[in-house]
Amino acid sequence: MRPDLFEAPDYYNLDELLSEEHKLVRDAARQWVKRDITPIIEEFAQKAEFPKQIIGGLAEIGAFGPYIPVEYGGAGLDQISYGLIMQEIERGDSGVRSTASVQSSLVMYPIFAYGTEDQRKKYLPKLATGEYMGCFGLTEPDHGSNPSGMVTNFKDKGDHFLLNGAKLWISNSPFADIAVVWAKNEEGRIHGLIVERGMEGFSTPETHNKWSLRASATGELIFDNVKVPKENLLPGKNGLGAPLGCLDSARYGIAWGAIGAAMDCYDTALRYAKERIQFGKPIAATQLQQKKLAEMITEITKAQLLAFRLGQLKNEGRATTAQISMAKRNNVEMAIKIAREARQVLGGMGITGEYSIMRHMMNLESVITYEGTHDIHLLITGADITGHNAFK
Ligand code: TGC
Ligand code: FAD
Repeated sequence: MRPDLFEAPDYYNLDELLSEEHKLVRDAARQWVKRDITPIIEEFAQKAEFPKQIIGGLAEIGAFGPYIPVEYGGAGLDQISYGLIMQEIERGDSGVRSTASVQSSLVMYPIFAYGTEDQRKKYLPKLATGEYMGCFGLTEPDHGSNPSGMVTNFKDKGDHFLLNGAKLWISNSPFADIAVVWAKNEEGRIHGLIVERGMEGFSTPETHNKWSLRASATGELIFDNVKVPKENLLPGKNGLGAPLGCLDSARYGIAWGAIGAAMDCYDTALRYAKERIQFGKPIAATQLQQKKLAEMITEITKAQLLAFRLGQLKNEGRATTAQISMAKRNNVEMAIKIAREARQVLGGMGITGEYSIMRHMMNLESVITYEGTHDIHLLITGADITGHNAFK
């Protein structure tokens, strides 16, 4: 891969809206991505392997639990800092951002928000440093968009719970030390359980042959009569709203992350268009390429404004699920369209691993599907504005 010459576009001077802390956090993540992600990511994506050596660096830039309080090992930052960290990491690769999203919003957040004080003290500091890595098991082979139909279940056996079932498409599962698993009790009510690697009957086979998110490890969670200690139940919240509450936080991070992928594609295409000479002039001087590039920067700027305002609302505890859905949906679609256009600006070079665009484009095919598909987010907006739920 070529040297990383990335310069972040800021067409509307949005930096002026950021605090000094926001800029420090963002710049530290940006430098880390240039130094530790860009040089290795293409190779790991090509060989379909998660680069485990980056775990320490992710912890150091505050990517594991950015908004979790310092007393539990988190970075104690606000929601805009969290968003900016996700933006910078996804500028490097969506799969690396996935690892950070899962660890922060889908593992640390539920333990922090729904766990006991003992659970917080036992797991959160180790998750914050990356000593423990976690995964989140909601999706099942027959229940993706409709998680309330899940069949994974646990029975009360007196001194422990007995867990049975299977989860599919689980980021980080092949190497995770713990899994936050959503399962139904004997009354059919959904609860969260912390399952640890090494528990008898628990296995995590890896899913292979992905064309997308190749630098992120994806797998299954299989529970065959797993004895889960009773103290591993998350007591603070139950029902589908418990996992959906975690998704709010992860989807918010994705709304920012997608901007990073789009910025990288735009910046690469702009530089290439200025340098590439055809018919005796830079292709950037042609109207057709200018249309592509002008539309890209317009869409990136709109997405930045959406994410920033959502961050303000989130800091005030006022961001609704439907507002988060709108930003996730809009920004991921924006990024995937920009990746497709940017790839064309590079002509044949656009399909090579010399440049990051094709990898971003393929990654975003997962991002537009996970954490609620593009359709599901549209239906969430539709239900919110009409009062009619079209899911069922
Ligand atoms: P519905 O009837 O709408 O709601 C059920 C109950 O949940 C409550 N609720 C929420 N509570 C807290 N936060 C939220 N965001 C909530 N949204 C809903 C709701 O009030 C209700 O409570 P109650 O007390 O009345 O029971 O549920 P539904 O069955 O109609 O489904 C709604 C739907 C389709 C929107 C939802 O199920 C959904 O979002 N589906 C998409 C599934 C999804 O996003 N899966 C993601 C899996 S994790 C993942 O992809 C990780 S990728 C990680 C990475 O690598 O980055
Ligand atoms: P389905 O739900 O079967 O949907 C198929 C199609 O039907 C979609 O286009 C969908 O939009 C459409 N559809 C569904 N219902 C409706 C409806 N009511 N109206 C109109 N259209 C509808 N899950 C986890 O729990 N943890 C993870 O860590 C995780 N990581 C993932 C990593 C990757 C790389 C991928 C690809 C997925 C991951 N997922 C994870 C799963 C992800 O959340 C699901 O793939 C997603 O929610 C969609 O579920 P599904 O794939 O079963 O598709």
